[in-house]
Amino acid sequence: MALRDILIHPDPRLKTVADPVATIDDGLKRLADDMLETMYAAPGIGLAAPQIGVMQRMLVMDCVKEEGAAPRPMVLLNPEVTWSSEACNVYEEGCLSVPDQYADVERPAEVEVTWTSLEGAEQSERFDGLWATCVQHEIDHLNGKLFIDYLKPLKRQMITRKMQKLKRERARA
Ligand code: K1U
Ligand code: ZN
Repeated sequence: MALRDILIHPDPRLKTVADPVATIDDGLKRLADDMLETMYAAPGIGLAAPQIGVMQRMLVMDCVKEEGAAPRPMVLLNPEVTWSSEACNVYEEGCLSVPDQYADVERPAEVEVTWTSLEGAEQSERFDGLWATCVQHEIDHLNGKLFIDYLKPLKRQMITRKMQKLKRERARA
């Protein structure tokens, strides 16, 4: 297993629609392991393949928060939202590609998602709470969308400028 570098906004790969996963092989299983290790190390509750520069429709997440509870690492290939609730939730979101920036985002409170597992089985599950917020945030990444795209242009521009400065500083270090 290996830690992967996480891309920081702005980066054209974070604005690009990812390609469907066509083949499940050992390379893809290693990629899933690397993504989970990178997510837990960050630390984060989700990670989408484009965030590490892999333009495939694949995400990992684990939103178990309770201290001492068993982890629930999930790997979703080609996920699709098949149903969204009318009711919405507002959650203060963060993003590993937009470090240290948080903002309220409104999304459907519950979603049903279908995907293919690493074993090639078709899966479907209804998510609520933080799981629903996280899976929608990660599917947005697969479609080239960031949580800051839901914000007013001025706020988005402010965050983008901060990220450009952060990238310049990191490049110099
Ligand atoms: O996609 C990402 O960048 C990961 C992101 C997922 C996410 C967070 C909040 C709402 C929706 C989606 C993160 O994991 S940011 C880090 C974070 O939220 C967190 C880190 C440690 C403990 C608990 C949460
Ligand atoms: Zn994110």
